[in-house]
Formats: sequence, structure tokens, C-alpha cells
Amino acid sequence: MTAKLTLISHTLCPYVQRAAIALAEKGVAFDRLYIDLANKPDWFLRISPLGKTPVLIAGDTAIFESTAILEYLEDTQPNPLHPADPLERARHRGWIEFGSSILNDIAGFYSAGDETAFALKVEALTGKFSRLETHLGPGPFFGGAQFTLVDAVFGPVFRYFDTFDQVGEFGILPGRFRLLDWRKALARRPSVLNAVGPEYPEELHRFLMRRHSYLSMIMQASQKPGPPIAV
Ligand SMILES: N[C@@H](CCC(=O)N[C@@H](CS)C(=O)NCC(=O)O)C(=O)O
Repeated sequence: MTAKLTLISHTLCPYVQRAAIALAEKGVAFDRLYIDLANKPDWFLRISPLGKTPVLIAGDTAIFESTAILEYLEDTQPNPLHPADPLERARHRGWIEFGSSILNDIAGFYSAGDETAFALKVEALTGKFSRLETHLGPGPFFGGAQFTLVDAVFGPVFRYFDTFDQVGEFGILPGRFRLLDWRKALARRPSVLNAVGPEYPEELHRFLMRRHSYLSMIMQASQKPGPPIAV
């Protein structure tokens, strides 16, 4: 019998989303428990050695680190999301790591304190996406017709750009047609859509505004002025 699964989540966390997407793609029932990372409960700190989400509780065991969770799900649940061929599987694992490194750059992009640091992150992201694009096949997904774990990782990556695109044109993705087709295919996928709640865009917007970063400044400057006050 499969252990009962509970995914300890944070509403905005892209690493949580990849686990939720994999669970949905596999058609596995699971519970979701949300915590406040700004105020971590003691029980969470006891089961999460790095104090990070996601944690997957499987029966009596807590698994931390999203890639460990994805591999556990591959080992124990139906509907494989890794290619069967060991060489392809290894290649996909490499691109999953690449996706995590893009997430680090995205965090650097929205946290950069000044224009110079911000420009460096734009450059890093532009370079990584252009390298990624040269490895994309005919689509619609990373490895072709089948949705894989690499897709589960990049769905949440591209989701950030739905918000960034509303703030401005940073030149990170435009013109990269294969990448944009992939982004569209992921945005339509039910598992990707449902990995976050309906409040996600507003919550991310609020989170980014409160960073006191260079991006927050751009966002504040681009806020539309309110209606004129009648006197
Ligand atoms: N390498 C980790 C990264 C997870 C991670 O960075 N989680 C963030 C939220 S998205 C977190 O819990 N941050 C809280 C903290 O670092 O205190 C994984 O793949 O699971």
C-alpha cells in the first residue's frame, strides 16, 4: 500500500510547484499543508533540516529537497516522468539542475538592490535561456510529445515571467520562438495551472513590491496613478 502523502508547501514556492505538478501528472492523491516561511512553525523546523519548502511527508517519513522528492515519486508512483533510457534520463537530470540555477538567478533578479546588480542578473538569465533554447527539440514539451520532470521544473520558471512581463520588457525571453512555444504549452497544462492557487499573481506582485529591490522600484514607478481626488 502507498504511504499517505502530504506536501508541505508555501504559496509562492517554485520548488513546491514542481512536486505538486509531478504528483498531479502521476494522478496521485495528496494533501497540501501551507506554512508561512516568515514564521516557520517548530514542527516544520524539526522535519526540514534546511528550513525550506517543499517537504513531502510519506507515511511517517519526511523527505526534503525537491529533487529527492521527485526521484522518490518516480521510484514509487505510476506514470513515469523521466525517460526510460539511462542516457536521456541523465541528460534530463542535468536540465533539472539547470532549471534550479535559473530559479536562483530569478531570485537574484527580483532581489538586486541596484541597477548594476539587476543588469548582471538580466544578462545571466538571457544567456541561460539562450543556451537552453538550443537544446529544445520539436516540442511541444522539453523532450518531445511526453511531459517530463524537466517540464515540471520549467512550468514554475516561466510562470514568473507572466508577472515580470506586466512590469516591463527586460529582453530576457523575447524573440526566442521555440522557448515561447514551450512556455505556452506549459502554461496550458492543467497540472501546471493548478499547482498554484487563484491568488498567486496578486500575492507574487505584493511579494515583489515589498522586496525594496531595484525591481520593486520599477514596479512602484510603473504603478498607474489613482483617480483624481475631487476637491
Ligand atoms: N534546493 C531546495 C530549494 C528550496 C527553497 O529554496 N525553498 C524556499 C522557498 S521557494 C525556502 O523554503 N526558503 C526559506 C528559507 O530559505 O528560509 C529544493 O530544491 O527543495
